[in-house]
Amino acid sequence: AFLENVVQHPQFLNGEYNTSFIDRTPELFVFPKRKDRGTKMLTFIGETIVNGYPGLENTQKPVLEKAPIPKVKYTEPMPTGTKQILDEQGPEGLARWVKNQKEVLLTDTTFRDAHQSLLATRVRTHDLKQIAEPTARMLPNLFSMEMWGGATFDVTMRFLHEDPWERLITLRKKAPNILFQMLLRASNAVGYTNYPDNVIEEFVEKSADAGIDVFRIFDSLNWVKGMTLAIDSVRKSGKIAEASMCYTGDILDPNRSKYDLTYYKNLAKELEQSGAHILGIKDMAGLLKPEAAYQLVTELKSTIDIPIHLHTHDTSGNGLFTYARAIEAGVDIVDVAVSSMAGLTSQPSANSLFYALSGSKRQPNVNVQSYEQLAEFWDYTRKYYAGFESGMNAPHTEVYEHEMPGGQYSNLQQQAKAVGLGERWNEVKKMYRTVNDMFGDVVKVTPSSKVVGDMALYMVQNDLTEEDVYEKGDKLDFPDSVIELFQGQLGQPYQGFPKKLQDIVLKGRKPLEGRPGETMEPVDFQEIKEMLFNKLDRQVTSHDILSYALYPKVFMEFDQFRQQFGDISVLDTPTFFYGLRLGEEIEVEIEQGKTLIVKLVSISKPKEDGTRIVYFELNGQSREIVIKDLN
Ligand code: 3PY
Ligand code: ZN
Repeated sequence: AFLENVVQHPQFLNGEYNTSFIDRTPELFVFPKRKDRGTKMLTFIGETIVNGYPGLENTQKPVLEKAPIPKVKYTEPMPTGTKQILDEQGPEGLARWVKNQKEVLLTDTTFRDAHQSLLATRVRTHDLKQIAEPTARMLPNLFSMEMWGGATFDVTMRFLHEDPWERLITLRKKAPNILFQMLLRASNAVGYTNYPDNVIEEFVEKSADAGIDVFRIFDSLNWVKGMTLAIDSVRKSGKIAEASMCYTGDILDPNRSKYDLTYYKNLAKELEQSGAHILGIKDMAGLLKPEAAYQLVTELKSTIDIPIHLHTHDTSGNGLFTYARAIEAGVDIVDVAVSSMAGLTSQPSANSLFYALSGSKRQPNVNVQSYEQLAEFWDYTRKYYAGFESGMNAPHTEVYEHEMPGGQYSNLQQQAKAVGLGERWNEVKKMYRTVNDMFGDVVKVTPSSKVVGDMALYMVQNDLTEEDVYEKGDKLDFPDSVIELFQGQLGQPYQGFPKKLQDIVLKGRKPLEGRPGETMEPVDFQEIKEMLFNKLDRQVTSHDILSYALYPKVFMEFDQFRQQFGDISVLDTPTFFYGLRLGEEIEVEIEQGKTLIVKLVSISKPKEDGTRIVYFELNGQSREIVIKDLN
């Protein structure tokens, strides 16, 4: 390509070249090494073999069987579902339809919250892609599939080296009949910080275009003022705004009166008035006890007219009991996961709920045999991700004490390990509750939960007690996220911040009172587009621009990774995480109808410069890849 560039240069063509040609046209001599797809992929596999995947460095590749995909008739027409109802009747029509169902409806969270909560969000598109169409065909009566948003957006780029938008578009094609649902952190979008208003508007519009139908919108402090922009944007896109209130505390506990029944009733009314098509009750930690669920849903049913959608986590083991009572009280939709991806920090099991409601007229209208077959696929698939399991293997009623969201549990645990606190995890959990109380009993859900987690890690790491913080606070460098929270960058908590701690943390800085997005400069998308075009030297899509606007560093690293290793989302999951065993051969379909056969032949000892040669066969031809051994 270099020579082509030179010989096509106008000066070269005109014969005007001498040695200064090189000096005056340096751009021709800075050229990226363009490797072919096969070499890029072998380099990635070689890296994984020699240096390991982050977090799994010292783990041998386990022998794993391929997950069985249930047999479905792909040539038959796709059964119709809720997606068609939305397309025909609009969001209000769909909400009416929901209210008219006598059976409880189900949202399946297997593709998002279940693995965010059990496997540190690591489930790859490669696996989701295989089971999306069978799911759509076997469970056409689902209300929705939650399959995007929350932590999946950044984790796909950061750790899986995949494009989240491509995931959405790919899955949408495979499941055109069921509503696709995402979790949107209101003004924090799918990030951990507030974004300017135009980023939120643009993100909602593009997500709706790419295939999202139901936006579950929440604010991490239950601050309605922080949610209205997102609600309005979703309404404008013609999709469903499921405005949600995060459940915290315990309405049954008279000593915990900050978040009582009246608080939730008022909040629900406000959200309905703000334009919600559906009210979400987002019990992100699984704190909603069965009797509380019954009282809450009963009261809300007589307070608002829109359908109610309940989300919980089964950490305590009481999830199904909570659902049973909520269903008795008339809740319209509940969130469940395929049984082999359910329970513990994930959602309650769909299969179990079906049987639990035998004999009830509200038993969900789903084919439980389909769920059993899907569970088998997930049972096998989950094993690929064993390295990311939290180690929790029984119900934890201590969640009522620490109140940590299910989606945070395994992630914070990884974070604790990363800073050397793996052994002190129990202390971190206790400190998490202490920090909650110090912060004035706050709603803990991303990103406020991350701030509580950061502070807990900080205090454990520095051996600080609550008293230490009050006494020595002026000399302490608090984590940035803590300063931002107390500055009001995530919005305002109910009943305000505890003044004393706020003063200690802010050290004279002035807190913000309004909505952070209001005062932020709008992002100039055109400028980002030009900058990316220049830096990446390729066509820039509106999705690239948004990924960059939300996560500049993560996006750039992701893109660089893609340039270096190509699209490695085509690799099977065990190979992606563990590389190959000696003599192992795999087939990789790099595009439809184009398959590479890769075999690991041998690995050399490290040379003096620390490199090893990894010998492969690629489609039967010997290939050598040099990898620096970082161990
Ligand atoms: C997220 O925001 O990712 C959550 O799952 C919160 O519960
Ligand atoms: Zn959740």
